[in-house]
Amino acid sequence: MTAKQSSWLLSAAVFANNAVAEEMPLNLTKGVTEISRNVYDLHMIIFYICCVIGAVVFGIMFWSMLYHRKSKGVAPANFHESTKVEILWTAIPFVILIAMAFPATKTLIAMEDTSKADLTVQVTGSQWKWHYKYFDHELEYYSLLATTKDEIYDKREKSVNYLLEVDRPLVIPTGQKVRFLITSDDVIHSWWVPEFAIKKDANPGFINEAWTRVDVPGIYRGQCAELCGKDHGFMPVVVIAKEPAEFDKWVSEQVEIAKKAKEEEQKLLAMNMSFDELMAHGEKAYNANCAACHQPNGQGIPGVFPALKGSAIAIGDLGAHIDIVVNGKPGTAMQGYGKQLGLKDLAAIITYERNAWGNSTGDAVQAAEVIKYMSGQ
Ligand code: HEC
Ligand SMILES: [Cu+2]
Repeated sequence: MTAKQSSWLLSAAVFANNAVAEEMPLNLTKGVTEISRNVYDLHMIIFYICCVIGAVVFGIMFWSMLYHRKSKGVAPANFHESTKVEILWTAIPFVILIAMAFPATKTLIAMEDTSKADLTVQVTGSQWKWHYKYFDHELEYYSLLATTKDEIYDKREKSVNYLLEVDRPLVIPTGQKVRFLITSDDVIHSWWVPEFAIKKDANPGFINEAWTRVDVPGIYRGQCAELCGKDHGFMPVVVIAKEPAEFDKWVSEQVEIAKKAKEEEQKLLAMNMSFDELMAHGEKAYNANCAACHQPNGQGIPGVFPALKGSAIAIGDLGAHIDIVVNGKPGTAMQGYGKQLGLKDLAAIITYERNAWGNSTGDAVQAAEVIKYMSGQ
């Protein structure tokens, strides 16, 4: 069987399978917002107009070919520069275009109107996660892929929301206008939630705006829609829409939790963790946050992500090591983790890097050491 034949067979099998058709409908989703329904309706209207144009044009064409063919003895008309025809084929498409541009522009303007928002959330993409910051509350956090490595590498059965689940979803209230300010820390990402009809590029150094007003409480899923590097397929978006009262309750709980965590950190500064404790915690935190690039065995990916095993920084000056982990290195994929990870995680990861894979510096790094490098945090 040739490659072409097998790809035909494959697509036939895919489309013949109803379950697949239901999971991957061919049409746009109607979504759960007024805008998404407008977009859907607009899409359908334009689609039907295209169908009618197609039917009319091909109809006339085939009818002419059939009834005016040479074998029937029809003599071709012989004319040049028919003003009548030229006016017709300019005027009709013009009218059709205006008829399509009118509803399209109306919907576009509505999509761009981010004024009078009840709530503003800044959405920042980075390789490979999203960060959400609520402007009206003391609340910001990262949202990371929650699908386990075992599922990804087929060691366990894949769950229903495979690659579409995160540890901390974005939560918004229903019935309120939520404005999103979308930007990026590194390369171009794109924040996409089909059911809100939002797909906006996240560009470093720029802020794009979008908004939504969700009618129905629920969980809505999306993905990064701009190829942004190795783990582009591993930065899903999950948004939970809650009734306003529940949302308010959720916000105050989260603010409280964040405050508690800060207090814990203050306590942590005063005490020392044991070397074994640091190594055990460090291994876990390293694998969760750093191994995507530097690899679980610390050997990195040559030419792209440096090895930490035997690296001059990881076995050399401790200050330089803490600094690059906390503050990152601008202009490279190495972002600062000071904002994203707690002091405990940072201290443990740095200890782990200095003692794993044959890096045997013997250093045990404590939270109090790490905080010295958190400038301007
Ligand atoms: C998105 C990919 C990525 C992730 C995730 C990442 N790094 Fe890096 N890291 C890099 C790159 C790229 C460099 C090289 C920067 C440069 O050009 O100097 C680097 C450099 C480093 C260095 C300096 C190594 C050397 O010898 O130059 C250390 C130490 C380091 N990273 C630690 C970490 C830690 C700890 C984490 C997790 C908390 C982490 N990295 C997560 C991409 C990444
Ligand atoms: Cu991305």
